[in-house]
Amino acid sequence: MAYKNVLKYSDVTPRADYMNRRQLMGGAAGLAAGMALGPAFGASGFSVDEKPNTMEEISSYNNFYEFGTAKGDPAKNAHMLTTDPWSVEIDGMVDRPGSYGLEDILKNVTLEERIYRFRCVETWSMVVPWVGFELNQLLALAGVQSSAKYVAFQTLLRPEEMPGQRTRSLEWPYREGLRLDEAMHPLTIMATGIYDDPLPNQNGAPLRLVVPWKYGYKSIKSIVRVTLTDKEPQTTWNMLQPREYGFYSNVNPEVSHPRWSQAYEKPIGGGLLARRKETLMFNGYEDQVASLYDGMDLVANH
Ligand SMILES: Nc1nc2c(c(=O)[nH]1)N[C@H]1C(S)=C(S)[C@@H](COP(=O)(O)O)O[C@H]1N2
Ligand SMILES: [Mo]
Repeated sequence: MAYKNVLKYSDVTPRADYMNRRQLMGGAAGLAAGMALGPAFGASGFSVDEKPNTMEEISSYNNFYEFGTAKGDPAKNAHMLTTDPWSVEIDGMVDRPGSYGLEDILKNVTLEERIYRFRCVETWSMVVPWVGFELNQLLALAGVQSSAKYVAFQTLLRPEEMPGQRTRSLEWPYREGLRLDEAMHPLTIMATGIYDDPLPNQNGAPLRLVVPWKYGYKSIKSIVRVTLTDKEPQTTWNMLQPREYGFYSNVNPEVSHPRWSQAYEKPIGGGLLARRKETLMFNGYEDQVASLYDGMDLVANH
């Protein structure tokens, strides 16, 4: 698979352009007004102008309970996972249901780099330079029917290769879901790589969802099934503890987790610079996604 020839954020954004933007966003006026500064976006409007974490950081501090519950377990155990061949079953309310081979999918979508902020519900955060394609492209291949309102996702169930699935830490297979308009949003991607490499197994190889304005657990890994449905799908963390993990799970500094505040986050890596910082509404993607939730009570629908 070609990862090296992907169009990069830095190729499409004239440097002067994003430097100016950065200066505007970080300027003294904003600071004096005491406003929480949003991130600066590049010309594409998708990638943030922030320094990504290193591959070492991104691939060694993980949540992937199929390989254990400690942050270092996925990096230690995920080499056991066979990711080739790989196919995704697309079913439910689609015109062309069936098993879609990953190689075929990749011939029919456009891979691009997306540098996204990533915020886990546990309060740590990273910036990840994903390579992937918009989920709406995959859905177009299958042909979404007008009755569909939600998209449900499932991770591979293969306890022989996923030691965590031989325990009851979660209900398997891992499940997630999005409302159809969230799934169709151009920020919502299926990632297949990070930097110039295919996804490390511990990050959800060979294909994982990334929804940057929602808490990290919505970004389900190693996906084998995508189902279009008219009912809100069951999701793993919501099934475990609905009071703590809602279906929407939009990043929101004003809605505390029952056991901790979500007002601040701790960037991973960066040594002394990695001090606590304010968490932004919709993880900094408010301008792009707030309209999806017009009129919705964000506390009741957390
Ligand atoms: N299948 C599966 N997907 C998953 C998880 C998991 O345990 N299993 N953990 C989630 C959580 S809680 C987070 S924060 C992110 C972590 O992604 P990363 O390890 O690539 O940073 O993956 C999400 N996707
Ligand atoms: Mo998470």
